[in-house]
Amino acid sequence: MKTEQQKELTDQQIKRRNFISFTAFGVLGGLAVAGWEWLYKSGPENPGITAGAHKPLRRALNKTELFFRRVFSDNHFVKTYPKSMAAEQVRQNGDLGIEAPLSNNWRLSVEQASGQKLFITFDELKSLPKTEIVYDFKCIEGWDQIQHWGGVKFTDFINHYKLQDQIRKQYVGFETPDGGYYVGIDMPSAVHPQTILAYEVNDKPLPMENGYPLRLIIPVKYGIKSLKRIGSITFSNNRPRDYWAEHGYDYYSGL
Ligand SMILES: Nc1nc2c(c(=O)[nH]1)N[C@H]1C(S)=C(S)[C@@H](COP(=O)(O)O)O[C@H]1N2
Ligand SMILES: [Mo]
Repeated sequence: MKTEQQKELTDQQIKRRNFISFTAFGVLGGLAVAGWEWLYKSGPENPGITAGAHKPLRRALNKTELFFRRVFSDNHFVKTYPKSMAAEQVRQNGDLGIEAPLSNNWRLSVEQASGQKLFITFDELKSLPKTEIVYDFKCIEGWDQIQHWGGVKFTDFINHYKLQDQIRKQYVGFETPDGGYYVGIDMPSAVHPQTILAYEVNDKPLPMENGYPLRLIIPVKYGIKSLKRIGSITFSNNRPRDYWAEHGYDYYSGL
């Protein structure tokens, strides 16, 4: 048992403890301020990519991104279903870039490695081999639906139009004809064997609201990346602009 006397701290001890705690407080506080300043002064990352996050924060996100990119590599296939399980009433969500009437001389604009553009007609696309997929389409807002899409596999498209040089780049950009909606896709996901340029749903041409005449169907990603009414396709080593990434969503948006 300690006596009352022993429990009491001497003036000397109190001074010493105060000194230690104030010093520790000062040092930690200083570090916190310095850390904050470093973060704050680090500047935004490249413009047009996100809603202006500070670079180090984005770096952490990019690390997780890299992790997912390694896990979900080319040989990761999204689960598919029999056609009988596909929804008859396909959901419709989001009309950015597709509100205005579609021009009646729509062409798909594709940037070649030379910088020259191809302008491809709907009939020409339909004459290429058709690929179909039935999978669970997932929207980031919390709904999903098993849907049956048909169109041209992206890699078939690349080979047909001799765009092999273009897919050595890191990203593909898709935009609506009016530029009202746009997405950027990392190349491994774009050339994934389940990625298609779709012109059919349930064996019929796409309804306007689902992206007539041509939309992206990229099953390895959330629905936000499956851009409806494609106007142009471009290739680059810098991240193409991406509508929802600019509004704070994850650029990669993989599943
Ligand atoms: N042009 C365009 N494409 C778009 C969108 C949009 O607003 N405009 N919304 C995206 C989102 S968030 C989803 S979930 C899917 C929905 O596709 P659906 O309407 O065929 O269900 O389209 C994606 N593609
Ligand atoms: Mo979505």
